[in-house]
Amino acid sequence: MMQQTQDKLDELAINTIRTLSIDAIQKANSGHPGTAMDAAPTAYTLWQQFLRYDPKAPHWINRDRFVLSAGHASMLLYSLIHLAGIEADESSYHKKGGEAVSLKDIESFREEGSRCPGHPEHGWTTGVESTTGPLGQGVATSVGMAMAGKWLGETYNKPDFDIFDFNVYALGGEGCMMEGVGSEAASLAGHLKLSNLCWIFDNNNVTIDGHANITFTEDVAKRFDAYGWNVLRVSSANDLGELAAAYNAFLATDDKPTIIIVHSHIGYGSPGKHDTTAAHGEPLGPDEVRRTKEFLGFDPDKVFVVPDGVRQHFTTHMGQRGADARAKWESLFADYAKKHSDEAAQIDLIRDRGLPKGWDSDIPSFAPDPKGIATREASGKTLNAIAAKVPWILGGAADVAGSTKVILDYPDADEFQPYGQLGDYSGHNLRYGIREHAMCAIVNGMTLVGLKAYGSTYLIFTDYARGAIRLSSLMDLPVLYIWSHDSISLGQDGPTHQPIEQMVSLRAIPGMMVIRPADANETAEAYRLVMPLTDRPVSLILSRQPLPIFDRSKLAPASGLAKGAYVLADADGGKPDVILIGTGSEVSLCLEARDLLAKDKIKARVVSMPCRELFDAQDEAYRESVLPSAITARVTVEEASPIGWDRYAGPKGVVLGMHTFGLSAPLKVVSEHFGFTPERVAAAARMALGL
Ligand SMILES: Cc1ncc(C[n+]2csc(CCOP(=O)(O)OP(=O)(O)O)c2C)c(N)n1
Ligand SMILES: [Mg+2]
Repeated sequence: MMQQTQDKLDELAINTIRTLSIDAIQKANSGHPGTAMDAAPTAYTLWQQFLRYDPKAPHWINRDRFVLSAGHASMLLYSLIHLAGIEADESSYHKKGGEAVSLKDIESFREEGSRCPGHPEHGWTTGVESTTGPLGQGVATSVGMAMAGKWLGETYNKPDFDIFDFNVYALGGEGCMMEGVGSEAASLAGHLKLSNLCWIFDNNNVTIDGHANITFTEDVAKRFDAYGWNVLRVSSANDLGELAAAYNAFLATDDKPTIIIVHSHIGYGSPGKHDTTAAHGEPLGPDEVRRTKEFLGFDPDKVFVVPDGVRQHFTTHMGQRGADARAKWESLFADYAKKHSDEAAQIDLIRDRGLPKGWDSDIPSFAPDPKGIATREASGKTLNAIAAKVPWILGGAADVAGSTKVILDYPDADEFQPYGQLGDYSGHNLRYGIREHAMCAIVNGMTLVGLKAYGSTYLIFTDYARGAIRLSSLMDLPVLYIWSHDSISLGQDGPTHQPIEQMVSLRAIPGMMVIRPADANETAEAYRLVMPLTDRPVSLILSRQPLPIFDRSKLAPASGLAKGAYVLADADGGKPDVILIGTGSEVSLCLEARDLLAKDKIKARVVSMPCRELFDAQDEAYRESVLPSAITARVTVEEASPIGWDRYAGPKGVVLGMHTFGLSAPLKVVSEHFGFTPERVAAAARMALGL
């Protein structure tokens, strides 16, 4: 009898998720409920019976994470958040307390202001662990979360103190299985033996263009088996017993990640639209909604119904289990803090995105040197000086770590690997392999958990990773990206490796801070500036070739970088005829051009502009002090796409940039070929002056 009531309540809850999704999508007249309907039992079983999540403490650091990688089924997640009674807690959006997703939000699905936007948006809706919608991102991000979980556990757990043992679940469909980024991430997760990671493949055999057999006939099980995953199958999404057995099998697996392939029927419960191409892209329509509700035992004349007992059912199971687990954890953590106060203090800082006192005390300062060093070198030294003081800085590169200088070599930095000769999960050096896109999604995942994570490769290969880089910014994540080999000046690797449009395309991402330091000391200052950031990603753009280290006793201090642009060298008397504006390696070019112009009695000011976004954010008085509007003779110099520089050059200025792809030749030849020489800059200055 008890069991029967239980089963009935489960069915009622699942059908509530389905009907809420149907009604929201029907009212918005946008989207299709098919996936929310077919995957409802899969997600429901996980939340109700397994997920360790306290709806009253959605930011509890040891909570299990659930990522809806099939972001187009967002109503599934919103329904769960609503029914589970997750409390709102998003300070950045001034929403604290009350329901994270109210019935009103569901009724205004996809309307402005609703906590139920078209696709799940992290930071906007509490309970959404990651922004999803671009397929493949969610599953790949979940790998970063699982890596963070392993690192935290290995680093902070002590005998009798399992402070970190959370699991990470991600649910995706054929799309997430097909996308390259998902495959990259799965391959790495298999190598890393992430036993705290469970992907759920909602195998409904349908994608937008129809039956999946028109494009997707591979054996997914065999593929994941080959990756080294534990592969499980559930023959019907509506069999809650089978689902529970699979989740239990995942929990019992301690040496590899798990994928559960769940066979389902899109639009389950909607009699007319099983497995058809029509099952995507549009709401069911009023007649179909009626028939579906009748089939599911709901009143076809009512909308947005949550039957009595459903919320209570969530509270007594998922809610109670989560609350108990968290209460136990809080008391465990209180004991832990008494015995291991340093570690506990670190965990508190991780939770607050803070930095330990003195984190910046060893940031190097570089002596003037006309030959200088590459900014990638300066970056490596600075990164290490900081990381040695901030144990939760971890990162690496997509197989070019030695070259982009991101290897952490302070004592005990160690390698992040599954147990073995190579390292263990407490290491700080992450090896992403040649998987740029997954790298950036993984960095997002680790940052979502609270770690200070970085990723790195050559600037040119950001093209391979853009989907995830964009999400770093969309999620307001303080991710650190270290991109070296910044320009055509990398020389002999030629046009396939010489970035042209990459920098401007990064600058085009709202919120992304792009910094291209001119010398070693600007590089160190860049780190000082960006490490404390909590809500936006940074792209550091670094040179492969040595750049002179400026003599700051004769030039302005590198701390000017904090304003985005500053007067590095002014004209004698402060009344320039012309302003030369450069970034990175081109700043020294501007200084040389300034000397050339001085010979002709032309007074030039040199402005180093490492970060356009920061400069644009300064007040008008400061911007005017650097670029006085009265001085219209200006030259901007950047070995990259000229897009955007006209704003600083002004209508009478000259923009020196790259209008073609690069060239494979030694650096000096490349520079001369494309005219990045002091003489050419000086000539451009004369042109701007009308001489
Ligand atoms: C990267 C990316 N490409 C394309 C889309 C558009 N899109 C949304 S849903 C979908 C089909 C996804 O199929 P599947 O993952 O099987 O989900 P289902 O159709 O079963 O809900 C597509 C192509 C997208 N959201 N992201
Ligand atoms: Mg599908």
